[in-house]
Amino acid sequence: MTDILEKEILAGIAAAADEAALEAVRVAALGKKGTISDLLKSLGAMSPEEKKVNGPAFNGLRDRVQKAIVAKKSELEAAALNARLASERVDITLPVRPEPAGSVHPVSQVFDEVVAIFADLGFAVAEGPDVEYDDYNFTKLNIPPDHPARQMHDTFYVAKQADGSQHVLRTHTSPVQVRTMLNQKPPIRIISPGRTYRVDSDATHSPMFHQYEGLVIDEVTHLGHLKWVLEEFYKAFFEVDKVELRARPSYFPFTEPSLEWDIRCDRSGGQIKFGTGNDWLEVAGSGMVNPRVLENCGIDSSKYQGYAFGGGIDRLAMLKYGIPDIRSFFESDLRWLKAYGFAALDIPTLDGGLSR
Ligand code: 2U9
Repeated sequence: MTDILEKEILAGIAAAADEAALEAVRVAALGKKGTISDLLKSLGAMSPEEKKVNGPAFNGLRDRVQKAIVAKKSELEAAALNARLASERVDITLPVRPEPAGSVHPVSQVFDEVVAIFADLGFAVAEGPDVEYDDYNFTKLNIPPDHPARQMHDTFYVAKQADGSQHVLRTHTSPVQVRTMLNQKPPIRIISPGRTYRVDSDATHSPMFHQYEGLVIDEVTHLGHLKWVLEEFYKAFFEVDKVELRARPSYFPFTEPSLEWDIRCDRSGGQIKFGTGNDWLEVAGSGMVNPRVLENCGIDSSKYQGYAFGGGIDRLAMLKYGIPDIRSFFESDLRWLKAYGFAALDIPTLDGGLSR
């Protein structure tokens, strides 16, 4: 009687196409309510003579079925592994992919170089929206409505909002620093690289351009720190061992005192060299953050002070890579991109090399 059952179960095991089907056969035979389990349970009600015959028969059946299941399981596992190995096979004899057809735009390249250098100096990168509150772009930075400095910025105004508030295309990335100060406690050490907008267009001005600005706020910060940071930045950026910076007094509503920085360079050979020569080139604006700006952004100016600086990313790209007209950056001329673009897989790092 158990012969037919055994045949049926062994046929089920042999036919199982995967581990789930095999498990179903096992449960039907050896599970709590399985056919073999039922047989084993029925031994309890049998006479000693019947048990003598059926006991070894039922136990033998169980052992043979268990063995067959274990053997089938390892067979299925091996088949599954082989199928996976076949599907994940890598043909190492294939030729390498051709070079990517595109290239990295010089502005993106310099953007990444600037971020790599300041990240190494311990600055975090902060970002914000291109369409800003008038309040964050101007008022919090000590440029109230009707302040003459508003005229310096040639702003693109956005139509007034339903609630009467005024949005602008940010004229600098400074509102990113405002947002950071409103949301974080000092110490703060950030750079904010990004797109900025001003109504202006000629060989050295584009209505959309890119800036990086830095902000450091702590209990003790001073112009000596600022000068060191700028020197380290320009040395790394222009890939020279030494630079010389010269400060000139300036005015920005958001810094007091304010300074502009020139870098020593040599323009005699038709190309600009940095660190030597008798020429000077303006590279950055800066200053100690005006205490009114700190207070406007919820920072106690009797405890904290900060320095800030800013410069143009497009301008840095023009200087470093000898590009004469800023407008060419944004014309999407493929021949220009081929000439000035960078290899797509060369990500600038300080140890791997910024630009080579
Ligand atoms: C806060 C406080 C102070 C950022 C600064 C400059 C000086 C500056 C321009 C250089 C050329 C931008 O690309 S450019 O037009 N920037 O000269 N930027 S200090 O000062 C800040 C910013 C934010 C809260």
